[in-house]
Amino acid sequence: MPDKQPRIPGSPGSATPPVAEPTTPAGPLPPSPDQSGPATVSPTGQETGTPQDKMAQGGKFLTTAHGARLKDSDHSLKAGNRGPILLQDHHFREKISHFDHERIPERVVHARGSGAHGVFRGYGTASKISRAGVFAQDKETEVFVRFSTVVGSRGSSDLARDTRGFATKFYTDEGTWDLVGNNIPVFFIQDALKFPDVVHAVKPHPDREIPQAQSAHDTFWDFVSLHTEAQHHTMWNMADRGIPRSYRMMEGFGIHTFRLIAQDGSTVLVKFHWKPKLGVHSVTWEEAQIISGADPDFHRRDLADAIEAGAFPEWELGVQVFEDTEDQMFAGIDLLDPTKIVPEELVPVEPIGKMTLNRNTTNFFAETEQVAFNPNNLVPGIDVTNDPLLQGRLFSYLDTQITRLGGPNWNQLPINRPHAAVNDMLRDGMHQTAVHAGVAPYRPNSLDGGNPFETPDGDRPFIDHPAPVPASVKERALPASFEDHFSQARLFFQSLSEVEKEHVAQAYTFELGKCYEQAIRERQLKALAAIDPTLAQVVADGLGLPVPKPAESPADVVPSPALSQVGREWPLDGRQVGIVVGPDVDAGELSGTVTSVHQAGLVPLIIAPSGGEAATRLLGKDLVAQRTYLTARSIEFDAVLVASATPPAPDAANGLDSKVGASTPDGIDPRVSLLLGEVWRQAKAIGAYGAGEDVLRTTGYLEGAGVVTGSGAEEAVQQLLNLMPAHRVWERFPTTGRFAT
Ligand code: HDE
Repeated sequence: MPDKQPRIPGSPGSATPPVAEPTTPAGPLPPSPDQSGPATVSPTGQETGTPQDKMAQGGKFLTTAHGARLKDSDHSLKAGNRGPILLQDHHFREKISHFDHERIPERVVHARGSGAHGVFRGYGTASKISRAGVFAQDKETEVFVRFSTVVGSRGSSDLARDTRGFATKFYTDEGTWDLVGNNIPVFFIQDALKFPDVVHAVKPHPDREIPQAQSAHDTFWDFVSLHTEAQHHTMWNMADRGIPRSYRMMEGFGIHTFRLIAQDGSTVLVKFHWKPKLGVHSVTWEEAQIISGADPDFHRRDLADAIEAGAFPEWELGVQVFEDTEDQMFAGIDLLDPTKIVPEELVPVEPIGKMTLNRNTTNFFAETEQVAFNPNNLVPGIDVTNDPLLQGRLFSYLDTQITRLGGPNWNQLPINRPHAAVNDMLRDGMHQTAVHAGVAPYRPNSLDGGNPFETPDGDRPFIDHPAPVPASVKERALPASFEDHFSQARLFFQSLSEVEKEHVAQAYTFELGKCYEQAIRERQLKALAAIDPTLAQVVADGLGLPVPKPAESPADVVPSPALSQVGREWPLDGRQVGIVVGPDVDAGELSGTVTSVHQAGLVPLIIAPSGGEAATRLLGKDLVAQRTYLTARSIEFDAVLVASATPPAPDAANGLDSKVGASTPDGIDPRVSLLLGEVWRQAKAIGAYGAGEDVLRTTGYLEGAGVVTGSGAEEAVQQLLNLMPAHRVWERFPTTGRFAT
């Protein structure tokens, strides 16, 4: 054996003289080019040449996990073709064992989600208030967004009445910035210590694990009625915001107040807002319930289809900017209280950049499931405040990923890898994929040339802002300014239109009607009385209970019109129009109809009596029946156009019985009647031309609000398009008159 050269310079017997502690960065150590840890690589799993990416499927033949080619993956190795499986069957054991471990724990909240890739482009307008490079003018930064529901399990319906997560990972040059927000600008609780309580309350009951993905049950209403700081958030959930039409049509909010730090060290406080280009829209409660049965993947499908069709969803990122004062208050609102908003009429949202989602995921598990957001992921120029909810989140997210993703190295998963160079001194641990070079993962060191060096001021380090800490004592308490639990719930309710208020009242009545405990209903009615006596009255009437007297009179509030979803017009990109055709349709005219809808940027979907060759005979070779009377359901259409008569199909086996029963009193196919009835109740635009007009006359909708006809297809389509930017035919919703202003 040759003598081993001691590795440590300067140690006894070493050929190398001792080294002084280096004072300037030297050499590429670590990371070296072949060190395959987190690096400047794409999170997409696309070939980049790093060893991890070579692990992606490649080559012509089926192999084992270590690359040996396989001849047969259908039969296990047995002692004779009727004998027992041999322990020796390495392929069997590898395949089954890997399968046995395919699942990871789902997220404790926000388990059901959908993700997409995109790009964020800064407008430069925030550069004077933040040194973060991501905001610089025309700077483009890759992003990954995950939308989610909160309560349900991974396989639950997209259309539960719930808050939606809106989490964005910005892969900036200066490190990854995660803006982990929701579609509702306030939260249930003011102190992170209560998060397990609110989550335990809203999750299914522990004895029977029901109900799934619902807040309409006793434990949730028990919690929010006892814990009145939750009332504001709950009001948003009961409003249409709790059942969005699409992820593309939701606002997003950072909720907490953050601190931005400018190049000169000056600071401002901000609240982040995502504003969707398509506006904020919701489904109706009836739609939500049908969707949960007919298409539980409604939001996931909508997002993926829109991106695939090139109708890329867009949001503007904006900030409300506040002076960074000592008390961190604005107009009597405590900016550290996450149950409060600052109305946009008081402080407008200033746009600072635009996000476009332009690429679907390649692999749901690798990207959407393994993505790990973390509010700790901040970049120079963006910092946190003392919001007690945010402070708690800074601990929780890092912690949860260790269980969910099986160890501390989840940042090395492709979707989580920063696009900035990483040079940390974190080592080893479960699922370590980096091959770190060097012998000195500690500081200071002289053995690895002093690497890695601390960043001097000029090289854009993250500097914790030296915010003053209030002189105080240790205590478990919140400031008095957090004590008002009702005035902003009232502000929100009073800002809604009459129809939206009716929906809120119906949602409360439904949810409380599903509670078994009378005491819980009564307690919640008391909270409603403190917020809005008329609302309390209407809900109490619906429940058949007396109205409680409010302890104090409701606060005087100035409504914020920006909180209502009604009264404005929005672009129609990617909206879906169902075109109902019958056996005598004029294929030439239909072709023109399809073209006009398409040219307006909408998706035309032909609904024919049946599919296959029958549809080709009806429509000719150039048109396709995307839906049939059997497979079409109101929920997927934003408007419906009836192009011809729709007599019942002669063949009852054609699905008639399974959907609506076979009776056809009015001579219209009952599945078409069902469709029109639902579309009518859901207040969507309806149009007709030619014999389609007779269908609307027979079904009784012709003279109704938001029903249009044209002498020909062209005119009917135009009329329909004129109605759609308002999202719904609002006057069609029935109202009690009790919320009329
Ligand atoms: Fe979360 N939250 N949260 N949350 N949250 C999680 O982290 C937590 C809160 C939000 O698509 C978990 O990775 C605490 C507010 C989103 O992967 C967990 C508190 C807001 C997502 C966690 C809150 C959010 C999560 C579960 C109270 C809006 C999904 C899995 C202090 C501003 C992210 C995970 C994704 C996920 C903890 C409150 C948004 C357990 C302790 C407020 C969008 O760590």
